[in-house]
Amino acid sequence: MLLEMAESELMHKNFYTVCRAGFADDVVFIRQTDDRPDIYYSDLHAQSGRIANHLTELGLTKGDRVMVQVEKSPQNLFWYFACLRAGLIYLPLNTAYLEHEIEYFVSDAEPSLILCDPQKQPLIDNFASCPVHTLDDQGCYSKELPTQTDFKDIECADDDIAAILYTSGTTGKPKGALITHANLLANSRSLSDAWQWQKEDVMLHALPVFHVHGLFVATHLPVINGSTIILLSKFKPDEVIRYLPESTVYMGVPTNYVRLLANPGFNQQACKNMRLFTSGSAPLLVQTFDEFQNRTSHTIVERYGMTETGMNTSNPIDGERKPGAVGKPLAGVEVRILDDDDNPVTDASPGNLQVRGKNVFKGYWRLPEKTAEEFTEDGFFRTGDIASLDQDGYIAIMGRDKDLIISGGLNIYPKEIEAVIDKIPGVLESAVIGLPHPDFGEAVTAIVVAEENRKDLTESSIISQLKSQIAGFKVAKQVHFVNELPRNTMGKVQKNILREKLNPQ
Ligand code: MLC
Ligand code: AMP
Repeated sequence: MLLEMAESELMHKNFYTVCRAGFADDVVFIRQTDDRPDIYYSDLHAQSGRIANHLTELGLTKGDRVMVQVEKSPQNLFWYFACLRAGLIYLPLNTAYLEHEIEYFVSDAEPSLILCDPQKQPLIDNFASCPVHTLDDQGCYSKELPTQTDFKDIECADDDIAAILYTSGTTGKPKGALITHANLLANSRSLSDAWQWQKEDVMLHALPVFHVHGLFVATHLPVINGSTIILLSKFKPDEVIRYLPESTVYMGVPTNYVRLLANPGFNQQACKNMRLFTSGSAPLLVQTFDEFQNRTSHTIVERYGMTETGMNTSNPIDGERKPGAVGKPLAGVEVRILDDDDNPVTDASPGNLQVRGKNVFKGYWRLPEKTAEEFTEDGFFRTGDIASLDQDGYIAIMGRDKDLIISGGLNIYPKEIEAVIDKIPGVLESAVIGLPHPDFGEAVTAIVVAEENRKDLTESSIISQLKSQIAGFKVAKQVHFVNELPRNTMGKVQKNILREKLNPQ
C-alpha cells in the first residue's frame, strides 16, 4: 500500500500530509498508560492543527526553527507534527542537556521559538533572543492555543528541511544535520516494507523522542501506517514487561535488552503477542542476542542507522537474522566499503562504509565546507564506520574511524569531555576513552594527568565538576590518574594503549 504512493506525492505535500492519507480518524493513535483516555488520530490532526495555527499566528514562517527540549508526552508529538504541517523546522534537544550545551544550540540554530520544561525557562530566557514557551510533562502549554483546528498544510519540496538533529563531531562543536521531508518519507517507506509493518501492529514506545531512533523510526512507522502506539514516558523494564502482552512491536537500544533480560518477569509469556523486536543505535552483543533468543524464542532484528542517514541496513524478517551483523541495505540505500585508498574492498576485510540514497541528509546547518568534506564526489556519505561484507551480503559494523563512545545508545565525543576536564584547575591534560560496560555497552572513562601535589583532585572531584557542566550521560563513570599519557612519535595520544592497559583481555 505504501509503495503505491507516487514519488511525486511529496513534491507538493509535507511528510505529515503523506502520513495523514494513511491513517483513519477513529483509530487510536496513542494508548495512554495510567488510565488516561486514548488519543485518536482525529485528535492528532485537530491538536497539531491548533498548534500549527498558533505558530503561524506567532509569525513563524517556513524554514524557521522551533527548538524543543521537553519531557516525552503525546503533546510533544503534536508539536512535532504541527511543525511539519507548518513547514517549520523541528529541532529536538536531549532533556539531559545543561545550560552551556543549550546555549550553544540556541546561538547556532537561531530558533524563532523555544519550547522547554517550565523549570528550564528562566535559565533559557537569560540567553535566548526569541520567545521561550513551556510545555510540562503532563502536556500543559504555557499559552492559550487557538480553537481553530483546521489548518492548510504547507506544501513542501523534496529537499525542504523537516528537522535539524544535532550530532557531535570529532572536531569542533556539534553540527546540525538537516533532515528533509523526503528523507523521512524514504526511510519510513523502506522500513515499513522491510519489517512488513501491519496496520494492526501496536508499537510499544519506550525510547526518547529527541533522536532518530525514537522520533523517526519508532514514531513514524506507526503513524505512516495508521497504527497504535503505547507511549511510555521513559524506559522502565517493569513497565515495558507490563505492556508487552498488548503490543506487537518493540524497538530498543542494546542497553534496553540487557536490562529486560536482567528482569525475571521478562519471559515467553510476556512476549506471546509480539511480532518484532528490533535493536540499533549501538552494537548488540552476540551474548545478548543469544540470551534473548533462549529466553523468549524471539530473534532480535538488528539494524544500523545514523542521524545523518536514518536507517541504512536491517536483518531480514524472512531469512536469517545473523548475530553480530546489521543485515543488508534497505530498499533505495546503496552501500559500499572502501579501503583507505578509496578502492572497493572485494573480500570480507573491513573498510570504510559509505552510503547513498534518498535517506541521506542534505548537509550540516550552515557548514557547507564540512558538508562537502563528508560527501564523496559521486554523492556517497562517509559514515565514519568500519564495516565488512560477508559472502551472503550481510554487513557487520566492525568499529569506527571516529573517536566516538556509544553509551546506552547515546553518542559521546571524547574531545568534548577532554576539553571540560582540561579546564579544571590543576589538570595538565586528559584523555577520554570508552571501556566495555555490561549495561551501557561502553562507559566513558577519563585518564587525567594532574599537576604535582594536587591532592584535591580526585575521581569524585572530577566527576562532580563534570556533572555541573555537561549532561549526565556524558559524565565519566571512572577517572584514572597517570603521570603521563602515552603518545606516538607524532605526539598523538595512543588511546589504544590506554584501552589495553585499563581493560586487559
Ligand atoms: C542515563 N545515564 C547514562 C545514560 N543514560 N549514562 C551513560 N549512558 C547513558 N546512555 C546516566 C544518567 O546521567 C544518570 O546518572 C543515571 O544514568 C540514571 O539516569 P536515567 O535518566 O534514570 O537513565 P536511564 O533511564 O536508566 O537511561 C538509560 C537509557 C537511556 C539506556 C534507558 O540512556 C536511553 O533511553 N538511551 C537510548 C538513547 C537513544 O534513543 N539513542 C538513539 C540515538 S539515534 P547519575 O550519575 O546522575 O545517576 C542513533 C541512530 C540509530 O543512534 O541508529 O538509531
Ligand atoms: P548517531 O550519530 O547518534 O546517529 O549514531 C550513529 C552511530 O551509531 C553509527 O555511525 C554507528 O557507529 C552506531 N550504530 C548505529 N546502529 C548500530 C548497530 N546496529 N551496530 C553498531 N553500531 C551502530
